[in-house]
Amino acid sequence: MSSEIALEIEKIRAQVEAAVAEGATLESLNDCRVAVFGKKGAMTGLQRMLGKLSAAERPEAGKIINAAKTELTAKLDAAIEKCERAALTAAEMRDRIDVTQPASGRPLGGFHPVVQVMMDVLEVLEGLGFVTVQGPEVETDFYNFEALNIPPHHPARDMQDTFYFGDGRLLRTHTSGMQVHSMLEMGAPLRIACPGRVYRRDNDPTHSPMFHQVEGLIVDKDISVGDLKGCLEAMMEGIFGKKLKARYRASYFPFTEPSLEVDIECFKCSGSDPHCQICKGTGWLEIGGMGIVHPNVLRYGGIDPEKYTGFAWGMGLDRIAMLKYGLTDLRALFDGDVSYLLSGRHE
Ligand code: 2NM
Repeated sequence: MSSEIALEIEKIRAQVEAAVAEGATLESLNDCRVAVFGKKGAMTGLQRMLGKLSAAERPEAGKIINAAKTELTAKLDAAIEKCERAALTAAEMRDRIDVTQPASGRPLGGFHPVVQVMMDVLEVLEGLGFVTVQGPEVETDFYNFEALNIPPHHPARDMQDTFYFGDGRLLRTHTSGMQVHSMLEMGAPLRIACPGRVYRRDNDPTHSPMFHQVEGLIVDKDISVGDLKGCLEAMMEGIFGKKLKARYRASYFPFTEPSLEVDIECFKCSGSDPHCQICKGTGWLEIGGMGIVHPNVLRYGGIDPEKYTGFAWGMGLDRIAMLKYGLTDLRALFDGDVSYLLSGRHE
């Protein structure tokens, strides 16, 4: 009987040794544990056989079985532990963080080109004592046209050019209405900057129905065209980061008399490159208009034109932003494609 037991133990030992050999997996080791020590396992079967032995045989057989059980359990447990440790190390290797590696960083954002130019202009103007004021984009005919001396049949009033709501309200076509509000509210002397969105019925590759302006107004005594030129040239230096020559051409606006249009020297080539992409070889960039405020406009603003003089200017920010950042598609300014909007910053 004991030789039968010894034979059976040898079989079990061979089974366990095969299971713990090279290439064992946690799964195969567990299968072996069940096959040997489980309820229906081989070793469990041997222990059950003990009961059928005679009282004389039992102690010796029990010893042998227990010794084998202890030995083989230890072998299997060691193999399982080794396997578990290896699995853990693999997971640790995969998830480890090397704190000595440089950080990958985040992509940098930036202000919208138009907002950047607007901030550049306002920073200069605020330094010169201008107060920034903002007002409604939905205006009345009075503030947008009538108080600005724009006659009833002026083309700007045409349905073709202005968005009307049909109830006397409209989308402002310039921020000048805000200057009339300010004159009425604050009186003279006055020094204000009016940035904001304006709307015109234009939609083609070089015109967007919504665009941005900064207009400025000084109302004071003893001021001259020289003051206005000084402001304008300082704004250009603020935007382009260097002093640029300006030239002034006689023009016409209903709300100023006399009126001037302003060009600045091309910031890219200063007129030296006949093929310049920015100025198209002219050497000059049109940037806005200005003039002495028409006495009628001051009167609408509640200011006595016999006592005070007004100077005002207006400029579009969108085209200036495109020139500055080398952008070529005006309508793409408002499509929200960040890589396009910031493309000019990395040249
Ligand atoms: C321009 C050109 C010239 C202007 C005039 C006024 C106001 F309200 F004071 F009369 N605001 N803006 C003005 C003058 C705007 O834009 C090309």
